[in-house]
Amino acid sequence: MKGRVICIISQRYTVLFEDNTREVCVAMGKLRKTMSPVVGDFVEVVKYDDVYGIEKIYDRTNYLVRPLIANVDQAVIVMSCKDPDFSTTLIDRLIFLISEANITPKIVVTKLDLLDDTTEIMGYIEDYRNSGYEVVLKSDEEALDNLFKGRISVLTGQSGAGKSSLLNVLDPTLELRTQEISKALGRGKHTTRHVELLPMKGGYIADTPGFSSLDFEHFSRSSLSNSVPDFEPYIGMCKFNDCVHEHEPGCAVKAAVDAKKISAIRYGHYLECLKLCKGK
Ligand SMILES: Nc1nc2c(ncn2[C@@H]2O[C@H](COP(=O)(O)OP(=O)(O)OP(=O)(O)O)[C@@H](O)[C@H]2O)c(=O)[nH]1
Ligand SMILES: [Mg+2]
Ligand SMILES: [Zn+2]
Repeated sequence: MKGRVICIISQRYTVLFEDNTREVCVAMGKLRKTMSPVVGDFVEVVKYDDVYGIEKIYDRTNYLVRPLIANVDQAVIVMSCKDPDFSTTLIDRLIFLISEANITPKIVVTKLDLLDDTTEIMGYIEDYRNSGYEVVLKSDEEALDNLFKGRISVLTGQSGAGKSSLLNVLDPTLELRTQEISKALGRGKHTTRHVELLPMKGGYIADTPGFSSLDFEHFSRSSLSNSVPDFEPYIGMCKFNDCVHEHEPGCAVKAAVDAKKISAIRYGHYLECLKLCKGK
């Protein structure tokens, strides 16, 4: 039987089958160690006397390490305006990570209600929209509907950004656990413990545990330079074909930044990330 892994807790895999039934399964053979299934995987399950065993993982269309998930249509960066603070540095780092996995990044902004003056944040949002990114405000129900309808999405973002709360708004029957208000101001309170795919609006959305920091060491300079959606129209137009758009002469990306065709904010964050990269 073919099904999709929707939740993993202590090496027990909940698999949802095409007929909408679900079973808790175990991984068999080599899938126990080297090539374990992740949430989102399509798997082949065989029923034995007393257990359901996962025998095979079907080919993945994509695979994201942070958070760990496979076969999604889009990754939605959930960013709060406050508690924790809005950070374009963090959004851009997530954009690079998601794009490296060939997944489309989208952005949902939460907690606008906590601000008296939204001018600064609306300015940043404009910058993302001008660069071609889809940004949806949590208060815009219709846009949220269109964002998630019929798609497989994974939510990512800092702990406390409001990922589980967003899911509870989209489907109040879920009643997912969220941080208590009194604790919401403190950092490092991780409320969601595991990745879980939830059926939603004719598609699925994965709630995931938030993080408190991101490291970039696994990126090589060349792979980072190919993981910035803003640069895509200019790739192949630089004088040197191994250009990482830093100080090289005849760089088409740098020229586009100077001509204000690429956001200077994003380019600045790219240069910061480039410094953190290991290897060519
Ligand atoms: N005022 C306001 N508070 C919100 C909003 N969204 C979430 N919160 C609050 O922010 C806190 C954190 O929300 P969660 O949904 O638990 O955050 P999370 O991203 O799921 O956090 P982790 O599971 O730890 O990754 C909770 O106290 C929520 O009630 C919002 O739009 N406005
Ligand atoms: Mg959560
Ligand atoms: Zn270049």
